Amino acid sequence: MSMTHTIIQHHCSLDAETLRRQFAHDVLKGLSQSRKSISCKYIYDERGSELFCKIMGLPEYYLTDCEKNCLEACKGSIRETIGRGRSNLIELGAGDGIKTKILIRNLLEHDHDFQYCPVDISESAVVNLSQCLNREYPGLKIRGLVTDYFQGLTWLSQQNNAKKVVLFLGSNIGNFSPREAMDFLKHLRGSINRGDYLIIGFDLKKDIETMVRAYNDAQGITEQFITNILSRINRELGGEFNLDCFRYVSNWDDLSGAIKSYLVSTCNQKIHIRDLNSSFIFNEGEVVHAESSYKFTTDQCSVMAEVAGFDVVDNYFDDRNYFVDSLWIAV
Ligand code: AVJ
Repeated sequence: MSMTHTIIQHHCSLDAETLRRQFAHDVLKGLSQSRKSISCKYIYDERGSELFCKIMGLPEYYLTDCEKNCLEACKGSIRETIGRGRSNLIELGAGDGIKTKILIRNLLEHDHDFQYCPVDISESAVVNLSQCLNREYPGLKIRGLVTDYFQGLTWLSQQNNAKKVVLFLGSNIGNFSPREAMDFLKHLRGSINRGDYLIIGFDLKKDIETMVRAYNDAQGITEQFITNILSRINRELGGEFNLDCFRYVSNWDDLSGAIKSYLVSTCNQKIHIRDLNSSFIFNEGEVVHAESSYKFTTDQCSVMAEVAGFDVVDNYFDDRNYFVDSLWIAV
């Protein structure tokens, strides 16, 4: 396999040990609160990324198919809007990048001069995606980056060789609280230049049953995915969680407009985590917040664009109006 056009950078000055220490620090903090929580970004190690790939193929998880539908519908206008100049296609939280191939293929077919930069916290995701694209499109210039969103933005602010087109797909924005989402978008806006673009996916509010089903699949893959966070603490921090003593619960929270996912302790237990030099008490029925997946209205999306310093160029919906990919320009 030719690797001539593929470069993989690691962590953007964050080495593996720093990342592990950050993981330890965040777990200690999250489990020491009266309302326990663990950041969902830690679900995505190699196994977590694999499980998420499975989720994207589940019949209940409508988001991925809807977004493919949106991107198929808009690839031409996105290409025309971006224009022919040299560009840098930077994808935050790229995962397996299958949806993005729709845009990449279209740009290549029209001889656009661009480089693709997948950024992901999972090394295996970046490596697999880069190899896969390299095989399929040998001429494509790829520069992968293994890091989290915030380091990714620092790196982004240093790339000034071409017009930036940032992709933030899959409704990844929905994992932030509304406040964090605004901070993130403002920070992102500050890392690109006026006239650069952002293509951002939002899962839209719809009937509650459809949304809840997407996070409670019949095969229990989502449960394995969320529970991976405990396995990862066991693997990497010497935790002693017994996975059978936690149960996955995910439901719609109307007040916040989000699906909220928790791990619920099924008994009174005390869990030691070696590398934290600490034990944590879980009462029967006590919940650990693991993930929020906010859902949006198109009006909310427009307000977010404006507050963050973008104009909405266009919105692209799927057939059922379940999902929107919104094209924003930095103003
Ligand atoms: C990748 C953050 C968009 O919140 O829908 C899938 C992750 N969690 N099933 C989402 C997820 C449970 C997903 N995002």
